Amino acid sequence: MGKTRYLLAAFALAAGAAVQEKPHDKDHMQHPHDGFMQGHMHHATAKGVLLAQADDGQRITLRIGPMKLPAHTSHMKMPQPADLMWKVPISGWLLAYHPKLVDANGGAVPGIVLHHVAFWNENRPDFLCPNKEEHIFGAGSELTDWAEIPGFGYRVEQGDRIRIETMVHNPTASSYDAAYLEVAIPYRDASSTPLKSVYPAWMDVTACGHSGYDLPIGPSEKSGNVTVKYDGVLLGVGGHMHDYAKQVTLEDATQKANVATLDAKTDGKGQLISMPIKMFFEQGGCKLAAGDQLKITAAYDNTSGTMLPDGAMGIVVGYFVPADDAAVANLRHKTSAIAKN
Ligand SMILES: [Cu+2]
Repeated sequence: MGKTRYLLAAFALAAGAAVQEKPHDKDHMQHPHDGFMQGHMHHATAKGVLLAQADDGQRITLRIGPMKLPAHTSHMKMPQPADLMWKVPISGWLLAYHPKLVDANGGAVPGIVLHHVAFWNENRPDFLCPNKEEHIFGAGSELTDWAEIPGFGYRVEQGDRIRIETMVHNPTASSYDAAYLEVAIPYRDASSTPLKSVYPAWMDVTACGHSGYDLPIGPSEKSGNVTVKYDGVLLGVGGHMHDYAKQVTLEDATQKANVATLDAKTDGKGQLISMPIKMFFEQGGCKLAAGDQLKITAAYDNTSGTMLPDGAMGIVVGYFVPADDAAVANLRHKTSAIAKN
């Protein structure tokens, strides 16, 4: 996919439109949905971080900021943005997600300051783990670009509530006064030629529990299983892991088939550089059958010399196309039915 074009001027037009901020539960900033982000942590809340959006008719660009990022500040010490709510302004399909970090003048800010961003659709449960909201997009410091898959999209209805969790830190020696996270989202309006719906599949070594787990010293391996309840195909998969990652694999244990082996790329110190993406859609996708047990295994080699509490995740992320779309489409509900604890 080509790199995203940005329409900074459009933000001026959008100023004041669709800007909202939802206060976060301040003294209990664990992530109650137990998802992608690290939970069970207490952070100060960063003030004045807003969500703005610009829509040029083909792509919506969300802009989250400003975020003040002093040099050498861990994510525990850094005040974190409150959850922000994006009310989807169109009915149609979201096609891709292109994240980017910039300063107030549009200059580049290194991806390393992004600890995590996660988008959750409060109007849909996850089709594999109904105890969670549908997690439609996520990225870390690698700024994973979620490319468009021609002919497919993620169906949304106008007014859908997408909760955006952002966590930042700054391990670099440079301070950033006003950093912005931009996510460009090309879309297709519901009135144009219909697309096939895809659903994000998060296949996690912790199954449907909290994604983070403690990383022991040295080599380690963790496995978990989830059951697919629908026939369908996986179009492709990527991986999400943390520093000291080696590999994450996905097997269809029922069919005794390896679906994907994703080798992490790390630097000499074990810092994660990237995870590969494997696409199957040109071969018609990787077939899964209702009832299949999927087994996920994550391998790490923690060379830091200490156990890292909540330091690991092992997730294979894919796009799933059900054989019977209605069955999965009907999981939608009007308001969030997921209990907020
Ligand atoms: Cu993670």
